[in-house]
Amino acid sequence: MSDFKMTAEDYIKREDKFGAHNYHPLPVVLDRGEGIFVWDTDGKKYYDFLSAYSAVNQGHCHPKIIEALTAQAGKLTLTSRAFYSSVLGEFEEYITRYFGYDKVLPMNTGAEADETAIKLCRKWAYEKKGVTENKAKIIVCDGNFHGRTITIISMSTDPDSYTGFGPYTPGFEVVPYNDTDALETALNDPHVAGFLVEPIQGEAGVYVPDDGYLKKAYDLCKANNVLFIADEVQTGIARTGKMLACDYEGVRPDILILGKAVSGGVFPVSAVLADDDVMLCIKPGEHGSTYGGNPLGCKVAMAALEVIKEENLEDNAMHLGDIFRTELKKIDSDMIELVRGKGLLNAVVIKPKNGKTAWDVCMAMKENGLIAKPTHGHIIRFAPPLVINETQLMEAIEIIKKTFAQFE
Ligand code: IF1
Repeated sequence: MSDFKMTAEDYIKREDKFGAHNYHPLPVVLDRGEGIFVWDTDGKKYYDFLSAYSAVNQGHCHPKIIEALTAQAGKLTLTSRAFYSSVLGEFEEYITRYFGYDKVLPMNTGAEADETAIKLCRKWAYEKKGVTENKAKIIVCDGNFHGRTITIISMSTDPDSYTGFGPYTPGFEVVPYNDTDALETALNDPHVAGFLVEPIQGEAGVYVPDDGYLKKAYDLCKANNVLFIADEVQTGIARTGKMLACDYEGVRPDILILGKAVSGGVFPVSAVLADDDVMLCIKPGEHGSTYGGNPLGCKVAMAALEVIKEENLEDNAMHLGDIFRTELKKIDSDMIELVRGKGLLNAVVIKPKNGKTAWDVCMAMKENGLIAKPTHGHIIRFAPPLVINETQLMEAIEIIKKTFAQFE
């Protein structure tokens, strides 16, 4: 047995040689995860402050979710929807009762769920609102992020997302985020079928809109017979301190899009929820997915959703998020321009100093035992698993404080 041990560099070089270069990862090679911690291939321990972009809200390898996975994995993993399964209906009943909707359409990734929501909205427009065929428009926001498919990047305002991938899918109109006047004007167009919005814009750098924005936007949509579509792929599942970020304003989306933490980072599951008036516009054979609603993912998702309630992760995220922002705002560093967020979805806007950037801060935090990653170059997102406790949070905050002090 060779005692040859691969170095982190070996792992990185192998990915570089055989893998597409569609990411620029922080140079850390993760090998194990448990709760809020991950370990690299050299056995170094880190606080995970990205949670796989809010997919691991329940913590890495949560025992209950892993148990659900392993129990089902040896029984039946995939039937396709060509047949019924003993698990899909259980999941459909569970998740529709959990969020209070008539029906769910199960998919796998967040992007697939967004695409499904777009198809549902267009179909509803033609069949129920009476919009002229192929004329339906969906309003989206500047700075949006809903995934990486051609149709989704067709509504993106980020050149890194859309440049070089044209031609683009038509039928989208962009309005400024957090601007109900602009939305009101756009809603005057009778072809508008829906308004697709992130309750907090994650990728844009945890952009939290003004209080009342979502409710006002919802009311404007209702006044114009337009579907309010909430993409809670990143903000949902207790991340912001409520089960859904829309809950802060009592807004019940006409179409609710879930992904990521709906299955706790264990198996790709996404879901689109709506009432019959919308959901039944898609007829048999008009939409689907090989893995959508598979028994294995369904069992994992039910366990992941149970954990959120059993461990009261909404309140934990709300309480610890307040502490996190309060403590970060105390850090005396001229690199920290702004701290913002809701619950445990937070971000720090970084002002470069002496040529040092957000990336350098993340590299230094990595050395100090905490991993996070910049978005848009100058914004560091901080999103630990929601199972973190106050003691661990304070330890992590000490690491962040110590790191910024290194740049003074
Ligand atoms: C990447 C971003 C976050 C999402 C919202 C749908 C999707 C996402 C609000 C699509 C996915 C992921 C994608 C991942 C990085 C991460 C991300 F930086 F890209 F934008 F979280 F902010 N709606 N977000 O945030 O879900 O198809 O990925 O399951 O593409 O690099 P997906």
